[in-house]
Amino acid sequence: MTRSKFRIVALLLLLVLALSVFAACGRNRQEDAADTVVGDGNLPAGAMDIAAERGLSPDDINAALKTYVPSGQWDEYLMFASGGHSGNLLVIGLPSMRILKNIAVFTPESWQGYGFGSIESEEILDAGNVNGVEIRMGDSHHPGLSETAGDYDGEFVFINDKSSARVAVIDLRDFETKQIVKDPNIISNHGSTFVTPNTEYVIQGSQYATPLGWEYAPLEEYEEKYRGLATLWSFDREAGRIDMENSFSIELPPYWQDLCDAGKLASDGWFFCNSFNTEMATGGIEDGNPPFEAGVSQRDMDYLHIINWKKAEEVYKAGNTEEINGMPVITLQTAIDEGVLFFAPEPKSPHGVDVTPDGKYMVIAGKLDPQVTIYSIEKIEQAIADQNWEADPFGVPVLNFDAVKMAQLELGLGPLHTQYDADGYAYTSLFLDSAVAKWKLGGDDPEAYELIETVPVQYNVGHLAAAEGDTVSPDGKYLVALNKWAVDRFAPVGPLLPQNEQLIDISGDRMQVIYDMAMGVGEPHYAQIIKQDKIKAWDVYPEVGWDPIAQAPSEFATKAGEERIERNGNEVEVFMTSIRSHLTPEHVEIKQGDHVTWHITNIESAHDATHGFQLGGYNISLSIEPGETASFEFDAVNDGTYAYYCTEFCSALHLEMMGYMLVEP
Ligand code: K7E
Ligand code: CUA
Repeated sequence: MTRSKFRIVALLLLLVLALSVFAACGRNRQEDAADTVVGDGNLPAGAMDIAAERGLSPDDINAALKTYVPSGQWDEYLMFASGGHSGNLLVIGLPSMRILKNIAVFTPESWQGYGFGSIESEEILDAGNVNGVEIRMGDSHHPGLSETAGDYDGEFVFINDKSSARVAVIDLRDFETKQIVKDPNIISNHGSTFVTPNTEYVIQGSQYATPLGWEYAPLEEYEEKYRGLATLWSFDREAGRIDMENSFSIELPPYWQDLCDAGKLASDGWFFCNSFNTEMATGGIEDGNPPFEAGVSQRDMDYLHIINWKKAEEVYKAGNTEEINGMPVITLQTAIDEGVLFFAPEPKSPHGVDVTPDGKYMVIAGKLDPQVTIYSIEKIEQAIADQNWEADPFGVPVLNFDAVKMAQLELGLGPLHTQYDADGYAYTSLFLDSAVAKWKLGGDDPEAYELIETVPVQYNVGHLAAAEGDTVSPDGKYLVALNKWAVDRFAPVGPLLPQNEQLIDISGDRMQVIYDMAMGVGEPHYAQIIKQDKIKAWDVYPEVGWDPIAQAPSEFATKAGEERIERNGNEVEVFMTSIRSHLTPEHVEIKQGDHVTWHITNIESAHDATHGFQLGGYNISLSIEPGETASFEFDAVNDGTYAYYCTEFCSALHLEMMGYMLVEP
């Protein structure tokens, strides 16, 4: 029998089994289970006993069957999930929900040798320092996979750090962070990172307004001096880097810009950001002012920002910008004059804006409004053509709400984020209801929008991620709820609880939660789910002696037999190789006060033959994958006798894979 036939038969059998369990409800489960097994000679011996013994319901059995991925088989999808305030990015297989990797991005991580002496990674992290302050943490929020024609292409993923307004580039050939860029004009971001349909730009929107460059200005000068910003980081796909020379920003009013999304197909050339605090509240509860939470929620409407990035690009290329802290900025006045920036009213402190797969509609979820509001790009463009607007206090055209609104649909309490499937349905998270709502998109017929069903999730769901769910061609099948609270879902592990990511099967008529996955790192915000076979990752580096930053042969590559230690005054340079099961040289003799630069080439080309390297007492940790050349440097401030060794149990003689560093006083 072929594997797929076998699966279908097995599935049918288990379905019969599941129904039997269901029928057996209220009776002695074990007895009934035994009957069923006897009744069907093809069932695996003991399967029903296991189900009965573990008290599994038919739904449980279904869930188990839908998520189990046998040993040696690969998951169908990969989810790139933000690691929140752990500052990293997780790679999780679907439907098994197994964690495959925890990619170090904004935070040092010693397994990957990221930020522990490795020259390459220290340079990446240092590029994200802020005015001389070393930043070694992050609050990663929204991963954005690179796209071609609005579809994930599996080449790169980007992610932002909300707390210091930075954006990182990760290359999916080796799943390593290659670049961190710091926006010179804002100190927090949020509507980041999302890409234009061909990844021309990686876009970053600010969150909490400050004066540009976050220079000092008293809060009394909020309206006059504080500003928001959107930055369009130009992406050079060939180089695999953000090209800072061709990047620019657009100045925005000091409303707190929230989430953003890029237009596609019908709305290609636009991007959209929500905002809240159009009240421009400045807080100060300690001085008797309304607290932020009340002050920013007074108005019934905030402003959806509608930004024409193709027009902005023209304005930038024409040089119609002002340079602020080295960054070309399209000023607010220029953005208004040139037709770059428009607003549309949006109800009550909205959070997510999500463009439908055909690019025709924008769905806005208002945290404090039980409805989603659907806008149409056709109506927006018409309202702009008709100049059907009033000006906000800064002179930005605010389009007539009724002219741009397509529909509104009540879903439940606290709608936040929306994803899509292949069949014209949308899925919106309901934070306050702790549920996910499935609803039907109605196109240009406001009456055709319809709530289909809701499913409870545990608890307080933030983002949702559907399989390829924010591309031009969503897959449906799976939806993941990225919940904020876990409360009672897992065995107690102290007052700090893991996050609960729940996998939901959306392939049938009824949504079903089929897996709870505890994520023991920071709060997940957004995630994106890509078909696994779109990723073309390397097994080993293309050549022995590879520099993963340049993605080219390294000038410090060392061949077997060419290992050496060179000295020039107190500058010492070590050229080392690693192969099972020795590091060469095995003795490194230096003098206290030397500055040491040390290169290690893993001369293996076997799949998975990684060697790690740690030098205790000097805070050095490296991961040297097959073919890689890695370098680190340090000042030999302390004398003594040190052991360095390989940290990956790479062979039977791994423990012997060590050496002595002797530092002569
Ligand atoms: Cu809703 Cu930062 Cu995208 Cu979290 S954000 S939920
Ligand atoms: Cu190499 Cu252990």
